[in-house]
Amino acid sequence: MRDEKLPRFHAGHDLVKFFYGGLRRLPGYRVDALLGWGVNITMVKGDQLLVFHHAREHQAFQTGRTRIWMRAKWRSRRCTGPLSGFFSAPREEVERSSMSRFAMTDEERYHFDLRGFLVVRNALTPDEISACNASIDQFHDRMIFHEQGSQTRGSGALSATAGRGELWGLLGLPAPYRDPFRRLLVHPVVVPRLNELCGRRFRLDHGPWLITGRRGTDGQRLHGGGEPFNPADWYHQQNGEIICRAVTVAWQLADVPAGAGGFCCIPGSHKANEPAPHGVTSLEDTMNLVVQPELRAGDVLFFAENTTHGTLPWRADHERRSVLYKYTERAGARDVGPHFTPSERYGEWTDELAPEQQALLYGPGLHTAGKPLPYIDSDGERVWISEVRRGPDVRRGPKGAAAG
Ligand SMILES: O=C(O)CCC(=O)C(=O)O
Repeated sequence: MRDEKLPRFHAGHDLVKFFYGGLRRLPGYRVDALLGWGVNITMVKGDQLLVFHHAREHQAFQTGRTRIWMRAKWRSRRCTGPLSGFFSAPREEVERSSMSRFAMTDEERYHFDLRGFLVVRNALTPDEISACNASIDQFHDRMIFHEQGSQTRGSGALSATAGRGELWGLLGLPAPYRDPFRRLLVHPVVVPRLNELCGRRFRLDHGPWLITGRRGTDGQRLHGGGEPFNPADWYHQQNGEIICRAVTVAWQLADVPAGAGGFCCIPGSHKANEPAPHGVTSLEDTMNLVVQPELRAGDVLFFAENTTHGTLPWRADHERRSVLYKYTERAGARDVGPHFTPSERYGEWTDELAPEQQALLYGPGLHTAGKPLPYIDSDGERVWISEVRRGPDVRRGPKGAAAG
């Protein structure tokens, strides 16, 4: 069977981690012996066993018919010493695996770390884009409009002739109009990236909602940045892992050509140690630092909430359509409080949601008072609950007030 036909696991998959956890416990001389023999190592599920002839030609493992590919970074960072030769992948394999749309690639991680945002192209099919747009068209009359000037905070450069439009409550629209937005909540392109950026217990903090406007719609004052520190949305790297407290995912349902306006940001400002000057946030003196990414319908934009960002006045002839989901890592707020389950927090309509959709609607906090908390995973095609964990019960006192 040709390798390309085998479904792939990404390096963060639990099975892969489990496998390497075991491999790392082997004494070096045993690993050397394995390599010296030139055997391939195969994880077997059931009784299917696929055989390759030489380990150095196949830096991959199989579970039954499932091929596990190792990312170059994962290999080089964690598999040094006796394993390093084993994982020196041919260049074309590295490039092929980094083109995956589901695992976050090394290039994407570099881009996000350096610039504070990332665009994944063509994440939506034309049918998915049409379904979202049809729902929005259906509820156009529910749109709310900001007053002209209310978001520009006195900036002439951001002012135009009308306030922007917004449509909220997308997950709770009547069926079938809500369905496309519920799918986006746990879209397979989003889940693995947020598992990396916010940590595996990421959750929806607020949204989704649509930002829209016609030519002549106001911009919004730029906000966010590394300085001053904001405990709600900081960015940090430790031991090679990104920990981004708040990530916004903005689905594009209409093209955003160069010069059209809409989302803008100052690349790299999530790590800034100086506050953004007034002239930059008002756009009155941008110092050539402000970037408006060119986007197409179907692209998805991820940005760290503490990247200085805002909105340029909309200048295109067509309507702007960007749907924003605001995610956060689990400790974005530390106290679970009385409104923990999706139905307590949002209403009984959440009972009809798929379990993986519900998984993102739990309240924040690391200490779940022993209540089960689902974790989700994705292989790029499906999203599922990979495990359910109970956080420590740190309640104190007769009323069970949360502490910690
Ligand atoms: O997409 C935009 O217009 C910017 C949205 C924004 O500023 C925000 O989400 O905080």
